[in-house]
Amino acid sequence: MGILRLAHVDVRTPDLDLSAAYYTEVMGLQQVRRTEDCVYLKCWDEEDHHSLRMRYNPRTGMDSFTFRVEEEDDLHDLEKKVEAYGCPTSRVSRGEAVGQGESIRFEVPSGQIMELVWDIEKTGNVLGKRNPSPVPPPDLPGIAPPRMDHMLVNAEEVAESAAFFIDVLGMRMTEQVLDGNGHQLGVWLAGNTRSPHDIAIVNGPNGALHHWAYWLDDWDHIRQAADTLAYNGVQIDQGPTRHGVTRGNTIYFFDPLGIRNEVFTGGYWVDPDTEILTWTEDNFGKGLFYYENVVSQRFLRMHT
Ligand code: M3P
Ligand code: FE
Repeated sequence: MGILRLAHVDVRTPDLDLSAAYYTEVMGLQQVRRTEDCVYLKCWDEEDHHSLRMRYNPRTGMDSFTFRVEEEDDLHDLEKKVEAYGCPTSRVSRGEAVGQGESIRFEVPSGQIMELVWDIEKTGNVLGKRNPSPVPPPDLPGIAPPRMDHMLVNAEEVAESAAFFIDVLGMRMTEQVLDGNGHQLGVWLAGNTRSPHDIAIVNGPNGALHHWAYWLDDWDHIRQAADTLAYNGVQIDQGPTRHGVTRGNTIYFFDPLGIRNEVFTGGYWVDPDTEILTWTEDNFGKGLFYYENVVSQRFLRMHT
């Protein structure tokens, strides 16, 4: 009970047409709705209305990120807990947002706007529910990930922010990076048992978005994604490579407006009794990129 999964990320773009073209043709998402100033997109295996909203605005950035809770009651339980912690919450009522009912909004300790929602419009994946094909149509353009996987936000005080996600929202820490004084430089948090992270928090400026990531089913798809990105002239940031933290295979790249994207696979199963893995700062290079073993300054310092 509690946090179920990352539901959607809402971002701003100064060029809605260019962003929409990239996320449909290169990333290979489905455009589910277009209004005058917004584009709603989802992956082919996602059941919810959308997982990405892009809104026209002269300044690129993240408006908010939304997690779905498991039960309707969780919404109001968590609303009370967030209020009790000292974060004012507001309710976004049904009809105010596309594709979902009532939600709760608040600012997390590191300054990003977070939303919790239970009531989400289920529009179904591309396969349907009667005699579904096990695979998507072979002619989907671009990388075409089946679903969104996780996101990473920055925080000046990682420990404070992590405590909020763990003690207030009930997420579980799976991995952490500690500096020489034992202070957290990064934490990886899971709301479920499927994977080592739904969100990670790494030291950096408050309010910043580092990236969000899409799931791919295997390592060979990461290689194919690299080919697709290079073919389309997309700027690759890191990889293809493997994370030490999470064990995931990965490639990072930038969308046309400079927002970092990742495609990710691997990781491991997390049970409630799985012990926390700890990385020390002197091994952070391997934790980040296991093969390269370098702490890339562009990777750590560039964010949206
Ligand atoms: C991931 C991941 C940083 C670490 C990033 C790690 C920014 O993106 O999926 O595990 O330090
Ligand atoms: Fe990631």
